[in-house]
Amino acid sequence: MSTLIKGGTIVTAGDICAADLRMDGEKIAEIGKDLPQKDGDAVIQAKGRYIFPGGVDVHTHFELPFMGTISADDFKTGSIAAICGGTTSFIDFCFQDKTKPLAEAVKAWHEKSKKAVADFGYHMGITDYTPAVAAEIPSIIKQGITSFKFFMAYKGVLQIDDGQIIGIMEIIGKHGGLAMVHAENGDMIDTLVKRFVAEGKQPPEYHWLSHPALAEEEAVHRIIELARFTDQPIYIVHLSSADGLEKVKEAMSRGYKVIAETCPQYLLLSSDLYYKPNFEGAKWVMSPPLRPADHLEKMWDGLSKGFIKTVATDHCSFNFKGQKEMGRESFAKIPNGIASVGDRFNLLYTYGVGKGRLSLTRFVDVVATAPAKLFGMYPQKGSIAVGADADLVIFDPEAGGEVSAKTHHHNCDYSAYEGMKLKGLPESVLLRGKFAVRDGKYVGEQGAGRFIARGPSGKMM
Ligand code: DUC
Ligand code: ZN
Ligand code: ZN
Repeated sequence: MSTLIKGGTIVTAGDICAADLRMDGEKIAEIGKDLPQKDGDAVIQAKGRYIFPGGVDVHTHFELPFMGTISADDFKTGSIAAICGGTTSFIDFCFQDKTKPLAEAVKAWHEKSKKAVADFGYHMGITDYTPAVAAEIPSIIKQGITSFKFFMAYKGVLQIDDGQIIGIMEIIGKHGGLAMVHAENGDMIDTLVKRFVAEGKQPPEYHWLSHPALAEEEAVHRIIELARFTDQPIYIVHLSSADGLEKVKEAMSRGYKVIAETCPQYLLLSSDLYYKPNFEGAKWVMSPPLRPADHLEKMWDGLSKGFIKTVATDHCSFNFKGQKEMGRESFAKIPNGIASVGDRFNLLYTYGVGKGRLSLTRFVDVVATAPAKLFGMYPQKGSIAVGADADLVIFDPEAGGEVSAKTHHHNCDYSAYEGMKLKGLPESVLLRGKFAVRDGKYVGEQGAGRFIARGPSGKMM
């Protein structure tokens, strides 16, 4: 039996067209005008609705041990929030436990991800680059984990040096993987953190004051030069500042292979939030930090013009009670991160498409198609095409709502976007042809998410 979606407007990264769509099992079987209902066909009426490909969030941290605690959303709550918010696939960072083999981390992530209700892949996070780790890289790539992240920040914990970066980039490139980087200068940050701590400065605002945009600008510039030196592309995660963006633009105008991602928080929220009284500013402590308001329109401009290719979330949730509060005595102990995997798609629609900053097709590109292409999942994911997975969002552009911790599906006691209005919401979401959300209600199956063994990453450039 197949299912017919009738009367909707199909939007892809390249086209907008009024057409019907037939799903057969897990796949899209037919797209066309006035498709006939076959015997036994189920029919979904989609008049006045957009049909988008399911969102692809390539930056999550579920159940991550980090800064002395564990991020609050696990693969179950995180993926339920994702799918309710129109995101049907995500890539989580599988972090090597320092000194241990990469394969051990992969095993641990396969265990945790059994609870996922959306489809998922992993990026490999390298925290300790040794000859033994280098030797494991080809086998990790063969398992469909084709992208590798490392850090230029978090000195003494995750940060690696330029020599190690060169080594990693060369070996990843040789085997068809894509290098990804957290680009902030960890030594600049470490100097400022130590200085503020020595001066007895405790409140949350010292987090952003110790992570200046210059630290991002310098690291973005340096990684671009290291990418040139190794002749490899580089994917910069969570670009946060207009200063960093200028470096990306400059490099792109010279034809260098740099790919930038940003997140909704760097488009919509600003650093004045750190000054909220009663330690509330801790809610927005993340790295990189929020920037002053004058960065936001510049980031939207970079996104709409294609200098920024993808919008992911860096979802890494910590409850205010008991987790963010670990830093009451010092900003340096506040666990870094916010919840947002369930908000990305809707925020980008309302504040991107709704405010005239993104066209409909550009919206689909940045939330679904470009990430799927870059990370070796296209056209199975991120597209509406015959033969692709039937991961679809039936979207009501007239529905109104508001982001709130009272209604969100994140396992987190606050929302970084509390009170922000939404115009346009997913009405139903299908994962491989099955309803996960129907008429706004989660109806997914336990453990329905499937590991995506990805093809080569970095190939859309
Ligand atoms: N930044 C965060 O805010 N959280 C997780 C890791 C990171 O780089
Ligand atoms: Zn990071
Ligand atoms: Zn991250």
